[in-house]
Amino acid sequence: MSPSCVMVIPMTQTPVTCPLCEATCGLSVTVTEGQVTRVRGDDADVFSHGYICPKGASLGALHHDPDRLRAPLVRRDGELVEVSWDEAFAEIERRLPPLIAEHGRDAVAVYAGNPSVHNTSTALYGPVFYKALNTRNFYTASTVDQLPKHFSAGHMFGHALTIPVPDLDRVDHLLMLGANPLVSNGSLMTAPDVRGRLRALRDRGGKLVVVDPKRSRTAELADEHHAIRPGTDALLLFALVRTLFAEDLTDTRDLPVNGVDEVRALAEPFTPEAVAVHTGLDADVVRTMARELASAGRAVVYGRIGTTTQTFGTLASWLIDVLNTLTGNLDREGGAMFPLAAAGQANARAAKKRRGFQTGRWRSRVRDLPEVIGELPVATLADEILTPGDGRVRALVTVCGNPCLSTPNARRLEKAMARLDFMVSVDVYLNETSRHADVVLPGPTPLERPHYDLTLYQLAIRNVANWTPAVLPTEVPQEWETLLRLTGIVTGLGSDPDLKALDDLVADQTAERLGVEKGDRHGPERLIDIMLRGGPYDLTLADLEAAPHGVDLGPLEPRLPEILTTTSGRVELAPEAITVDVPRLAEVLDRPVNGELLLIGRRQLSSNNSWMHNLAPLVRGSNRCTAQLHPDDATRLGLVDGATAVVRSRAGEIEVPVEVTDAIRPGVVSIPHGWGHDVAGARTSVARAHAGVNANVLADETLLDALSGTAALNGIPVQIEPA
Ligand SMILES: Nc1nc2c(c(=O)[nH]1)N[C@H]1C(S)=C(S)[C@@H](COP(=O)(O)OP(=O)(O)OC[C@H]3O[C@@H](n4cnc5c(=O)[nH]c(N)nc54)[C@H](O)[C@@H]3O)O[C@H]1N2
Ligand SMILES: Nc1nc2c(c(=O)[nH]1)N[C@H]1C(S)=C(S)[C@@H](COP(=O)(O)OP(=O)(O)OC[C@H]3O[C@@H](n4cnc5c(=O)[nH]c(N)nc54)[C@H](O)[C@@H]3O)O[C@H]1N2
Ligand code: SF4
Ligand SMILES: [Mo]
Repeated sequence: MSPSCVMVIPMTQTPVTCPLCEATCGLSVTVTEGQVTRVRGDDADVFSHGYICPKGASLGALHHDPDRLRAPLVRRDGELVEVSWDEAFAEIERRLPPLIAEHGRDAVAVYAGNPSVHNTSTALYGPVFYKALNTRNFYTASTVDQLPKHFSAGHMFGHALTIPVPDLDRVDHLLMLGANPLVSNGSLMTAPDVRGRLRALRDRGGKLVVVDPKRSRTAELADEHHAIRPGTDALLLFALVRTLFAEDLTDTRDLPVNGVDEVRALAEPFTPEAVAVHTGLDADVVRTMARELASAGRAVVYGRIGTTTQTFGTLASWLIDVLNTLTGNLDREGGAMFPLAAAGQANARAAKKRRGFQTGRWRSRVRDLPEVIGELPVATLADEILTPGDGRVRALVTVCGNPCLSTPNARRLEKAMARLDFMVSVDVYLNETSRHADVVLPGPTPLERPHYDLTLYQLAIRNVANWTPAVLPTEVPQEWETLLRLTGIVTGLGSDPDLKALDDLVADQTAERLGVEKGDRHGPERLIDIMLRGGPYDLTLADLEAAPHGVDLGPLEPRLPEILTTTSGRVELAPEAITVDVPRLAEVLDRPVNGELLLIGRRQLSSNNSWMHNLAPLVRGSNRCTAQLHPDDATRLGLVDGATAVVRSRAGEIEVPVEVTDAIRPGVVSIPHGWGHDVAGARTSVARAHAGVNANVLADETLLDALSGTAALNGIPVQIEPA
């Protein structure tokens, strides 16, 4: 080898926490001369031990995506054109405050999407802006997602984020409903490498039972799969509860619990026989399921999106924790446990005030739907824009959200968008939603910003903490600065406020609340440092900086009764706010089961809701937008694999290719959401070439979980015929 051939290429390898989904995997990012040349799992990560999925591996592709926005856009003569940051904020300053002055603050709606939770800047400074804006028209992706769980946890345990998670590494019997963590990588259960952890469960002699209308990848790995009829989980769960009582199998240990007798009485009508025709599961199956749950020792019932986004989402979410409590598995090793995160944990300290949990403190103007944790159901956002009268929504700010693809009756929302007087999107792409905006403000990519997972460590199956510095320099301002400038605009400080002063104010408030010094960093770094120092482990940001692969704070530990903030200080097993909905469920028992087809959703491994389809590595192969149908249904309807079908619901109709598979239950059709990229005015060339169709054209904005207002995205009646 001739020495003259040796060149020193500047190369760095940085451990980062992937912020794309809930699993918080540690990745190792290689940067060579400013280019991301490799992303792989970080073997040294204390939590994920080298696990990675295709999305994490595409962080480099996201960073280098030429379509990604790198400058703000403002609409001039109908066209969105690139402008300077000052011009973009000046345009907002010119239009938003006068609109508020004339029509009031409620005339401005906010929609905060899923990535706003996965982004430390927007998670910390979004709320600063929302609070300053002070509108009742606050919407998030939670009302197409997990809000029923906040509702049930809030009323049972006192706080919306006092949510128990499966103690996955120690459980011996896991009953899983409406979740497919082998594809989704887990949700309301932060656990990198769920597949490995479920295999370990089976290796230690444990059992996995999956309840899902589809034989999902997770169901394939399970010991048992029960193909339930969509939307009937609450019936099944009640039948399990009733069986526990009937066979004297309950044992609440020494847990402080109110309401056991009420639950027993409420469960009475839901015999395994009475629910069987509705759920499609034999009474014997249900009895065995209950017995195994009770006798397993360390067992957990866990439910996710299939159980929350349905018309009985809150009842199902509640009954899951009722079962965990009645079997004695709440708050015990190997059961359903409460995490204790190092920073930001809502219930970190023993409860001093027991205020209880309130919902419905205000209601939506048009459909009279209740507020839950400060937000209104996004299923009614279009009503609020389209219905004339005092308080009509005239302006919209979206932050990391794509409601035109992700929320029900998408066509109607599209129409509503066109009726807005003004719209701002804080978004990294010009896509199906942001194309309606008058101003688009992009943010940095995950590799250009520091990260600490404030929300998801509160739901982790092990207590861990991991800080990620920015790997690459950014061409755009950090989003916390953008959000503080928006805050300036709506508080009368103007579009170019003293950011340092505003940031100091935020830090002062946080430090005071936690009783620590505010320190001398700035932005999210300082807030995280404050929260760590004021948190339960007495860590500092410097400690985490010195541990780039994360800090393991150990397995979950029992936390009851200290963290209960119900007014009684006990677990409320039968809160009235929830049990009022039981009669509606009982009515289902008297209804005949007709043969209508029911639509459900599905997630895809290489997909992330609506927004990662512009990355070539993620739109290859099996990642297709199809309507999956059982062979019997296909034959009956005259449809063959690959044929195009028309699918209709009350809300709308789409044409979609059919995929015939016996993995799906007869009578059920599954279409993934997040597709439908062939729209005018978007700047997503790869996604356009793999457009798919928008499943939420079919989702019916009138089908809601009655208690929480969460959209029923599963169990939607549809008709299908050949196109
Ligand atoms: N039919 C059906 N519909 C569903 C679901 C379903 O199962 N079935 N699931 C629902 C669920 S669980 C969810 S969470 C919602 C998701 O709904 P949304 O949150 O509305 O949609 P996303 O697809 O996550 O879109 C995120 C947006 O944020 C932008 N973005 C991504 N990263 C960043 C960033 O760092 N900064 C900024 N400023 N913008 C960013 C993207 O470009 C995109 O526009 O969809 C829901 N919709
Ligand atoms: N790869 C990938 N990962 C993701 C996402 C993604 O888009 N792609 N999205 C992320 C987000 S925002 C979330 S909220 C999580 C969600 O995480 P999960 O809830 O695990 O998501 P899904 O894979 O949609 O699994 C839902 C399962 O419920 C089943 N189901 C549908 N209806 C019913 C029903 O009525 N009853 C029962 N018992 N089951 C039903 C479906 O067939 C499906 O298998 O995933 C996150 N992770
Ligand atoms: S599983 Fe989630 S956190 Fe892990 S690499 Fe994939 S997207 Fe990132
Ligand atoms: Mo979600």
